[in-house]
Amino acid sequence: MKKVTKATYLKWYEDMLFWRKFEDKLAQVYIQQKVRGFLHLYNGQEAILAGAMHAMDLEKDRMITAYRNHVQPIGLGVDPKRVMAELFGKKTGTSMGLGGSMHIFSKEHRFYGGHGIVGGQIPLGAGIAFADKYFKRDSVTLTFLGDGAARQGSLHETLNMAVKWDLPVVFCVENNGYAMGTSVARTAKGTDIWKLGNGYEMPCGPVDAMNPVKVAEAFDEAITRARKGNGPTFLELKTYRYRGHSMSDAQKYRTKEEVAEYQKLDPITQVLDVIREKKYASDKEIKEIEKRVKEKVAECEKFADESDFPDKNVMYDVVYQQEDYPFLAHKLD
Ligand SMILES: Cc1ncc(C[n+]2csc(CCOP(=O)(O)OP(=O)(O)O)c2C)c(N)n1
Ligand SMILES: [Mg+2]
Repeated sequence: MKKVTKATYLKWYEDMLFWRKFEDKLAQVYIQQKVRGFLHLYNGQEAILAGAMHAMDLEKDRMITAYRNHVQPIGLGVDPKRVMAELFGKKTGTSMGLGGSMHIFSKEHRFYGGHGIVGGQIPLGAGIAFADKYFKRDSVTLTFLGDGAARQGSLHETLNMAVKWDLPVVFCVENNGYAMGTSVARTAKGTDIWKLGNGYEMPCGPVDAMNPVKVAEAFDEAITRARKGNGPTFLELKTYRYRGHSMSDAQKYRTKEEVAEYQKLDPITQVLDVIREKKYASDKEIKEIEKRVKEKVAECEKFADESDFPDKNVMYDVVYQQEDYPFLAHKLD
C-alpha cells in the first residue's frame, strides 16, 4: 500500500473536516428551506471515504453508492460548489439542479450516483465492473451499500455473478448499525454481515471503519485483488452515523449515550490526535486548516445562493429523448 505519511494525515484531516462542515452547513440551510426534499448525511462515516481514496487509483477507479452521497463526488474531484448548488436546486448544480440530494452524478469523475432505491445500485456497480473487464480497462469499481441493503435480493444475485465472472468490483457494506430506525440485529439472525461473502466463496472480512488507516489497508488488498483479475471482495465497514437517518428522524430507536460512545471514536478526532502526538502540525497550522475549511464551505454556500434556479422547461428537455414526444418544452410554447 502507498505509505501513510504526515502528508496523508494532514490531507485526511482537512478533507474529512471539510466533508463534515460541508454537511453541517447543509443541515443548517435545510432548516431555512434552502435545501428541500430528503437529506441524508454522512456525519461519522468519513473515514470510509478517506481510506478508500488513499487506496484507489484516482485517475481510473470508480464509485457508486446509495443516497448518502454528497461527499464521495467531492472526494473524487467534483467541485463542491456544484454539489452544494445541486442540493439548492440551482442550475449550476451537477445535474442542473434537477436531481437534488440523492442524485449527485459525475461521469467525468467516475462517480455513478446517488441511488434512492435500497440495493438498486448494487447490480449497476457490478455492471460497470463487467464493462471494464469486457473492454479490458484497468479500473476497479467500489460499490457501496448500507447494512439495510445486505438482505436485498439484488445483492445476492449480484454477488453470485460477480464472483463467477471474477469482476473487478469491491462490495463495501457501510454498516452504521441501522436501516432507518431498524437495527441490524432486528433484521437478521446473523449480525456479522461480512460472512455473507462466504456463501459465495468470495474473499470477505470486517473492517474498523472509524479508522482511515484500517480502511485504506482493507481497500488496498481488495482493489489489488480486483485489478489483478482475481475478482471481487466483500467488506463490512463497521461505522456509525451520528445524525438521524435523514433530517426528519426523531431517533427514538437509540439513546443519546449510544451516540456519545461512538463519538469517542470519531475518525476526525482520531486523525487529529495522531497529528498532535506526532507533531505533524503546530496548533497554528491546525487553526489555518480549520480556517481554510470554513472559508471553502462559505464559498460553496455563496455560490449556491447566488446561482439561478433552472428554467422550468428544462425538466421536459432532460426526461424525453424522443424528438416528437408531445410534452417537450418546444412543443409547449
Ligand atoms: C427498495 C426500497 N425499500 C425501502 C426503501 C425505504 N428506505 C430508504 S432508506 C432505507 C434504509 C436503508 O438503510 P441502510 O441500507 O442501512 O443505509 P443507511 O441509510 O444506513 O446509510 C429504507 C428502508 C427504499 N428507499 N427502497
Ligand atoms: Mg445503515
